Amino acid sequence: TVEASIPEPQREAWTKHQVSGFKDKDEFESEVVRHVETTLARSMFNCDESAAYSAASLAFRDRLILEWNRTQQRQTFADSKRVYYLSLEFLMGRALDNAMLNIGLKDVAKSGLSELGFRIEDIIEQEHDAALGNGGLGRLAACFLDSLASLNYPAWGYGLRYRYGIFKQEIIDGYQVEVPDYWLDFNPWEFPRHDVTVDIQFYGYVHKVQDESGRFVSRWEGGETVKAVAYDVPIPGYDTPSTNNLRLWSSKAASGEFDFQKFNNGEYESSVADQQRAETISAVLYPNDNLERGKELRLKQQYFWVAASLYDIVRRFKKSKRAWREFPDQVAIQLNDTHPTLAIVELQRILVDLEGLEWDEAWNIVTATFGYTNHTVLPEALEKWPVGLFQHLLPRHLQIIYDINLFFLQSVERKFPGDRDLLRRVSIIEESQPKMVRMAFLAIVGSHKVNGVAELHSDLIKTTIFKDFVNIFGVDKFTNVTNGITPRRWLHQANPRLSALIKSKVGSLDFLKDLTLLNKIELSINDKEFRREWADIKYSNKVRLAKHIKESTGVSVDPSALFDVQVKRIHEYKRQQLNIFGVIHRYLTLKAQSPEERKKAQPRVTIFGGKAAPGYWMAKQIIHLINTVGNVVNNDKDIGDLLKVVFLEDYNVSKAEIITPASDISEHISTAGTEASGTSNMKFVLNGGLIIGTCDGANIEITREIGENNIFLFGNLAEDVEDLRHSHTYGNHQIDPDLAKVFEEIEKGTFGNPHDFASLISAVRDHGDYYLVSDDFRSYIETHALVDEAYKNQEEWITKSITSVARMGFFSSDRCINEYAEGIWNIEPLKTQTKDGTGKDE
Ligand code: T68
Repeated sequence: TVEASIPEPQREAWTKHQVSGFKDKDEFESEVVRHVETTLARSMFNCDESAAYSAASLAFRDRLILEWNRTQQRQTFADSKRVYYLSLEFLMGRALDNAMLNIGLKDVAKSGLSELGFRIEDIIEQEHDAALGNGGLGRLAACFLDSLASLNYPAWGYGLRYRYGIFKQEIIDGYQVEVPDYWLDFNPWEFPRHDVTVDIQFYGYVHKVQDESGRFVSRWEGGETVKAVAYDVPIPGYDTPSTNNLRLWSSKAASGEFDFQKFNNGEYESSVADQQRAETISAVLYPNDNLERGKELRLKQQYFWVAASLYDIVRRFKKSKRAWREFPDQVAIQLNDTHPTLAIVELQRILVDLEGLEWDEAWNIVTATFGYTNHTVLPEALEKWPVGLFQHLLPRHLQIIYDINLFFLQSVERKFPGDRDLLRRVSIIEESQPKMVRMAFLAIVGSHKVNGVAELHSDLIKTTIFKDFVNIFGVDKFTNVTNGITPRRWLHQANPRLSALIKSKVGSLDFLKDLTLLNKIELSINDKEFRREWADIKYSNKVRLAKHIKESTGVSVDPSALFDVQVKRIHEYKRQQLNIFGVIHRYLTLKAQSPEERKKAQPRVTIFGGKAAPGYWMAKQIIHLINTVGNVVNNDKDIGDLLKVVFLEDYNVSKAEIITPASDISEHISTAGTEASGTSNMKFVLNGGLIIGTCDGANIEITREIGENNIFLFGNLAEDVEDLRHSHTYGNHQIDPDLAKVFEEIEKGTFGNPHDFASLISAVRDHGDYYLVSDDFRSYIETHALVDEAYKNQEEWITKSITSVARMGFFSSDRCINEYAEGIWNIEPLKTQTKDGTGKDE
């Protein structure tokens, strides 16, 4: 046991004073009061909701850290293989509610807080979202952490501790305004580890020296050094003691507060400036999704984080005193997109330059260690860095990249002699002006597995952007792991009543650990009481959202109308413009009808939410158009409750927890072949909402699981996109006549100054309609008419809703993580210690 490792003379004292977390309401209350009065230095007389939130969180944090400690001890003892998930983004959302539910003490906390005079809902609301991500990629990383802990895998996440997460979005006069998200004022969920630091080097020069054995080795010297400080965030698993670690790095000046020598020389300002420059590295999350802009600071962030993480991983491995060749038996590293690709180069540098391994031996270790996940085929999102920038910032790494490329191209030449064009196409260095390092190619060459995130996407990368690499490495290196979501947050936490209803039919909450058990509810599909309760839950979730809409936008909406939701980052490929053009078409249709005809129309509330990257002009125009259309439609007396259009400001994880359970239909309408997977599609269906979508990303697999009668698919297929684009450019491009009318109305000034929207229209009409808005418009409108019809038959609708939820088991991130563990990482869950000392798999 772990205790046996404590030296005999101290064992008694340590075991006698072992701390344990609160177990019941009484102990919880006493912990809360203790934290209010000591940690926060307040009293019952000035304990407001914010202080109560802090104290309750600290009480839970204390419990978590005890389990965290034990989990780490178990993992060290077991000495089994660990996985490290490297992601520049972790979009965690709120922690308190999640911790209470995963530990299973929410009821205890609820009654404890109530006795202290607080409503648990108000306390949960106090928490600022941890918003260290842009969208799907960052939220996927957060779901993965939840699954890794819940399934007892020995796993760590590594990321950056941004001082500013994704900006807060305000809507002022219909325009997006960005406000900094300073979230670290008081964060009870992190543990600063001021003793865990790593010095990170930048710039400088490389020279060759001979070591004792006469071998020439490269030395990277000079330049500047920045300190990485670790902050640990405990990640509780659901219904298991396993508590994993998310380690986030923060940057600090290497010389401490400021450079004393400079200070003493009277250069006070410049010594402070150095300190600020160092702290800039982890200051802010880049707010672009699916776009890479090639900024030096971004590359600095990447190297800073990757180098600190690898140092930490290698340090842990070296403690085990194993031979280097065993490294891949102990360590798996997953690259969440190409952002951490420098880890491949850094590990090769550590092994060759610092540990003295031969190149080939080191390279075999490196490639056996890494796996790479691709999240996009969009060309503007594929990372490339100018060679010159690398030379300046990371001179030794550039040399290693050139060597990796040389050996790789030599192997290609051996396999396909004389194919000069192939060498040019697959070279890690793009021979452009300026020359560029292609990070995705480096990630492929340096990993043993490459995966896409949904079946269509994984097929597309094999036949388009990575086709040559399939020929070179063989098809087995490329695989699919369809994304998933954690049912703990996205069902149990976001929709407690639905979770409870499902529990009553499944017999227990076991479906939260094995989501395929949801299929049991299909047996109750004809149970009247169950169906009534199902519909009632949806309605009350809509009432809650209606209240939120009223408070945040001032618009009153009728909860019995059909709620149609599109919430995600604003992007032309996600086609919010198609949606708003469709809304205008609906408005024009209603306006043209007689009052008698209008009575037959299905009332609708169209709800938008999502942030535009601050520099993405088209996306900002789309937000503006949505708001001006809302202004006109919502105030039109002819229309009344038949149509409302709202834009919800500052969409984030905690708002998603309110919005997702309240949708009747949600929109996943990207141009076919552009959305790698999508994960909100899964969240909406899991909450009993139906979806309208294109044959893209995970929509296809959702259809396969739930049946095509339960989803509204429309639009052109991925295989036809290229030909259509070609015909726009070289044929005569006819705009759909109904869409043309929508454009006319915008140009008449019905929705404000038409000049503001000219570029949105001309992208479709004059500039090739790259995203096929016009091509898909007809089928989009017709499919929405089918949605209206279907919604009128409420009984049928409820049947579709229940059936869909019952068949969503596949989309748990637990399934997804098990696939990574088996197919890519080769790791096993760790047995958790039970009270009687026997291990058991949970
Ligand atoms: C998303 N990607 C995909 N990227 O768009 C989505 N990009 O289809 C998929 O479901 C999800 O990843 C998970 O696999 C992103 O969210 C980014 O946010 C991003 C951030 C920085 C740079 C590039």
